[in-house]
Amino acid sequence: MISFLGYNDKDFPLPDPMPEGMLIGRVVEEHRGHYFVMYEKGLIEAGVTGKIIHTSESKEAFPAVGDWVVMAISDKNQALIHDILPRKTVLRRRASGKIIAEQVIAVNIDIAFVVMSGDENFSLNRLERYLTIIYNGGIIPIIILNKTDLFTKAEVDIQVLEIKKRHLGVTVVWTSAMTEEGLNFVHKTLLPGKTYCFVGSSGVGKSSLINRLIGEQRQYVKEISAATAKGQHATTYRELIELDNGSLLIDTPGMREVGLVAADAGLEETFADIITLAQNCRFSDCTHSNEPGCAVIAACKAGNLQVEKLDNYLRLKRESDYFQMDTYERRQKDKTFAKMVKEFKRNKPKKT
Ligand SMILES: Nc1nc2c(ncn2[C@@H]2O[C@H](COP(=O)(O)OP(=O)(O)O)[C@@H](O)[C@H]2O)c(=O)[nH]1
Ligand SMILES: [Mg+2]
Ligand SMILES: [Zn+2]
Repeated sequence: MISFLGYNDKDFPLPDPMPEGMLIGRVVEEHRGHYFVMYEKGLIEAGVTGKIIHTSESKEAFPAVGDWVVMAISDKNQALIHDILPRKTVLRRRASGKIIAEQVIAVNIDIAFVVMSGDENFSLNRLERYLTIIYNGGIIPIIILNKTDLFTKAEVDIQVLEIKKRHLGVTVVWTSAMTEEGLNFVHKTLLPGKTYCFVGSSGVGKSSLINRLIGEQRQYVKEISAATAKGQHATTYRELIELDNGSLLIDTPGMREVGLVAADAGLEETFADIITLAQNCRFSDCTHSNEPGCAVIAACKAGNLQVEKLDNYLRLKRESDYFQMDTYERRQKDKTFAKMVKEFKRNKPKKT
């Protein structure tokens, strides 16, 4: 019987038969090429078999934080991961850098808290990026507006209202890791055996909130700077943490950019209002930019849809489509764009 870190055999059935001498564990930390895995006897460092390395076509084939893995313990108190149990949910983004590839952030998450703060970090567009990758991975989002202690109640009310105006259906909680405002509500949502992750830009207070929830300073958070009341981001690794009540929390490192991979399913949920409106557009392939009979643009004009939300949807949709193109299509598109830029430059009136 396995009973740790939220394991249940309904969501994660074991291979049948279980290979001889193998054990099950959960990845709690990922480093370059090696992992830390929690299993019935505690924490162990693990590598992956050559089979995983050589037969993998993408990063998806490698273990990620939150994975349930089948492993063998070698005598040097090291483990070798042979297999990954099928994932329930996957949180992905586009890997940063020029190469078009995806990166798995964490897996087997039930609920993702998107943390945002009311200072310069406040961005509804970025929030929608996070919602898109969360929904796309089959995960339920909850929005946390943190650092309420830096604002008046009226200011916080306005920020919450702005979020709710764009996303009626999503739960919004406002918190302060300083004063513990709202922490009770977050605590109440944490159920035994369920896995929660915290995502959001670095510096918004993910690690501080997690520290408050575990009630001890497990993770290193830099002291808040008295001068600016802002402080710096300080978490250097991610971790899967078990609370006393048996719920699991995953901290993710701050992400400077959250590029989309193919994310149509996520876009359809995040922008469900736009998708519904689009069913009434005159053309089935309407791009909602300038077509006659566009129901989406009509809704904007009538004040029933924020133009900013439509703009962000179109931007994210382009990004998702771009990811899905094959290399040839992408090259053509980049060429056309380069040509456009060149022509624009040529036709630009010359300075005299
Ligand atoms: N005033 C205020 N500062 C906070 C709050 N939460 C976090 N901070 C500070 O913001 C900085 C970044 O916090 P951290 O938890 O490392 O953010 P992370 O990068 O999202 O994990 C630290 O200096 C924290 O002390 C909050 O609710 N109010
Ligand atoms: Mg952190
Ligand atoms: Zn349209």
